[in-house]
Amino acid sequence: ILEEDELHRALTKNEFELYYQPQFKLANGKIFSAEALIRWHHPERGLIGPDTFIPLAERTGLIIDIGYWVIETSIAFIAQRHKDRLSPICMHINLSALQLRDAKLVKQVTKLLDQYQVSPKEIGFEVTETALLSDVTLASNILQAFQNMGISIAIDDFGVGFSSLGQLKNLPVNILKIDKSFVDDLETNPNDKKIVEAIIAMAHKLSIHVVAEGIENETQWCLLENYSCEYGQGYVVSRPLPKAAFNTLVEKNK
Ligand code: G
Ligand code: G
Ligand code: NA
Ligand code: MN
Repeated sequence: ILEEDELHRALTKNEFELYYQPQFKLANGKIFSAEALIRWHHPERGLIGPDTFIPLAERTGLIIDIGYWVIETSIAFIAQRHKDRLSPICMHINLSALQLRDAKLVKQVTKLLDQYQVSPKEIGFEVTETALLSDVTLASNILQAFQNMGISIAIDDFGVGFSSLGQLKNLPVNILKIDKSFVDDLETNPNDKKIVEAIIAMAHKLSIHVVAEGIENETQWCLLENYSCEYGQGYVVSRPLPKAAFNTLVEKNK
C-alpha cells in the first residue's frame, strides 16, 4: 500500500518524471502537440503509472503540489526546447478537480509562463468531465481565465463522464478528446461508430476541435479520418516517451 509519506518524499527527492505523448494531425501524421503524463520512479517498486498514485494524491490534497510540479516541469521543457531551437509544440497538461478549486492557480500559471518566457499558446489544459462537476462555476471561471490568456482547454475522456454535449456550450472548451473506449470498439461496434461520428459533427458545429485518444492501428486512424476527426493520439504513432526520446521523434517527424 502506498503511503502519503512516500508521495511527499517523491516530491522532495525528485522521484517524478514527465513522459510526453505526441498528438498528430490525422491527415498527414504530423506531430503538432503532446500530452504530459506523470510517472513515479519508486525506489523499491520501480516505475509506477499515475493510475496507482493520482487517486491517493487527490485524497490527501498532495495533488496541488504535484500538479504545480507538473505545470512547472512542462513549461520548463518547452523553454528548453526553445533554447535547443526545436520545433514549436503545444504541451497539454492534465488538471485534477482539486486544482480547479484552487484560486491561486491562474496567478501561478501566469507567473511560470512569464518566468520561463513561454507563450500561453504553447500550453493547454486537459480536464475530465467529472472534474468539472464538483464546483462548475469556480472551475469554469478558472478555465475561462486561462482561455482568455490564450491557453487552450480540452475536455478529456469525453463520452464516459456525465456531462452532456449541451453543457459544452456553457464551458470554455477548445478541444474535445474522444475517450479511448470508443476508439477501441470502432471496428466492431456499429453503435460506437455512430456515437463517434455524432460527437465529432456536434463538436465541429460548436467550433470545437476533436482529438481521438488511444489510436492503435491504421484501420481506426482511417475510420476517424473519414468521420472528419482532425487529430489523434495513440500507440500507432508513439507511446508516451521520456523527453530525449520525444525530442528525437518530433525532429524525425518534421
Ligand atoms: O500515463 P497514463 O496513460 O498511464 O495516464 C493514466 C491517467 O493518469 C490518465 O487519465 C491521465 O489523464 C492521468 N494523468 C497522467 N498524468 C497526470 C498528471 O500530471 N496530473 C493528473 N491529474 N493526471 C494525470
Ligand atoms: O485519461 P488520459 O486520456 O489522460 O490517459 C491517457 C492514457 O492512455 C495514458 O495512460 C496513456 O499511456 C494511455 N494511452 C495513450 N495512447 C494509448 C494507446 O494507443 N493504447 C493504449 N492502450 N493506451 C494508450
Ligand atoms: Na489526460
Ligand atoms: Mn486523455
